[in-house]
Amino acid sequence: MSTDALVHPDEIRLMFSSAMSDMYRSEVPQYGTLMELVSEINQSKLEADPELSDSLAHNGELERIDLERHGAIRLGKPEELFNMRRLFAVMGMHPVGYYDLSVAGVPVHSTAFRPIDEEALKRNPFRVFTSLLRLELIEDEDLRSEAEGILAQRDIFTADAIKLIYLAEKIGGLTRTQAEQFVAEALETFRWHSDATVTLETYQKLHDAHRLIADVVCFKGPHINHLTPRTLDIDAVQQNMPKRGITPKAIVEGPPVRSCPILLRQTSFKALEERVNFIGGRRDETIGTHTARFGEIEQRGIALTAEGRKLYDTLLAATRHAVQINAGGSNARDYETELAERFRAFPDDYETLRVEKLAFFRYSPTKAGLNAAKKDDLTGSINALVDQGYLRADPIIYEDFLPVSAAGIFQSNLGSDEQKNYSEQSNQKVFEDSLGAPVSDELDLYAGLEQDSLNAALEALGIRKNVA
Ligand code: OOG
Ligand code: NI
Repeated sequence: MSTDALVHPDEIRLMFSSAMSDMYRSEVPQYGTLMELVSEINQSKLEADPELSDSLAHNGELERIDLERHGAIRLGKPEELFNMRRLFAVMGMHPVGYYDLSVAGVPVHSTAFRPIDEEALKRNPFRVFTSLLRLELIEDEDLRSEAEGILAQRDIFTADAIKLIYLAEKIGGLTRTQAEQFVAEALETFRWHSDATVTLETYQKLHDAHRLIADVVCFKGPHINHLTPRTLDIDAVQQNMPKRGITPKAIVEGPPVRSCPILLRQTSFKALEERVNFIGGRRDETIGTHTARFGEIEQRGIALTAEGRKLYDTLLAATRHAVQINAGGSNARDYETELAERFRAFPDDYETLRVEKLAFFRYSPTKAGLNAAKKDDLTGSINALVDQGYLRADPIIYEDFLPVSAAGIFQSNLGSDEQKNYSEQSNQKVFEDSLGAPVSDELDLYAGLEQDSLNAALEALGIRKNVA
């Protein structure tokens, strides 16, 4: 077999994310409705906001908007995470970031599998928020070993998926036919199964310990629990959702509305209560329901530096401290007002964000800069070059997730009353041991993108040495 017949991992990811979207659309009809709404609103936003449209086009992001989505799964045992890493690697997705959600009462820790380099992100930024259940957080020892025993018996990957992963690792990729087969086999792992692997009684016991534990332990595999399109105007989508029969959660997670969006804003809605067949017993003892899948939308903004992130975390924590959102969400308006007030302390124009090094930018030479470089030797600081109109700076989009928001999304879909306090410490090392690899640090990745763009821009302007 010649190596030139191998399909690029980006292409396998494209095939996979589109197959996943088709599957989810048929499993969860509201997803289709949501996709339509998001696409209409993105279109009108682009028409109404030429500056945004220009910036997205300049960054090569315009084409990816309609492709863009993230999903989430929850795994039960370390070897599932290990093999999931290998499966995603075949499609160019690698673990980025460590999220400890036990601090927010959710007994999991997580990473995001996503493309890393610039070109791959442009082609299709599909990512999957992947959580691993922390069984050690189940207090009742008998229940813990029962859960372990149940999970020990399942195998979430098809035999052919595993074979193709080995093949891809050995040869360095897959041919088109193999890639098509791989996508079909991989999809099986993410499919919803209405047959549980346990009795209704066991389900209820696990459910009482934590709904999430039941969701992970009682089924054949880690059903994809949501697929999230990216919108350019989350408030417009949120407002229009009820008109299409969708009821979103009370508040949008993340930063408030701003002229220069930062990080990530998200909102979700409960999608389905599904009928489940449990094992054993009489028929009336084996039929039950489970809420596993939901819908979500997100709006992405600029990636923040460590300093910007610190400011974000501080302002968010202060808001949440001042207004604890109640289960019914009846004080959502107070929360939003408080959030907006607090975030006045966060500069809301790109130039200040850049000069104060609160956010990451992608630099490129302008036409004027290139013309000037032909005539003169250009010198000066980055800021001076930007002021002269020789260098252009565009926002680098945040590609990751936010732990506080993720916990809010988990909780609202598990039932807002669920609050547990786990005293266990976060444990990135244990997570990485299960994963079989370290996770990348997202801040390093953004800093690298910024630096590379700057080096290339300065080179194009004939300035070789690194100016401050
Ligand atoms: C994952 C929730 C986190 C997000 O967008 O923050 C998430 C889950 O419920 O499994 O998807
Ligand atoms: Ni999500």
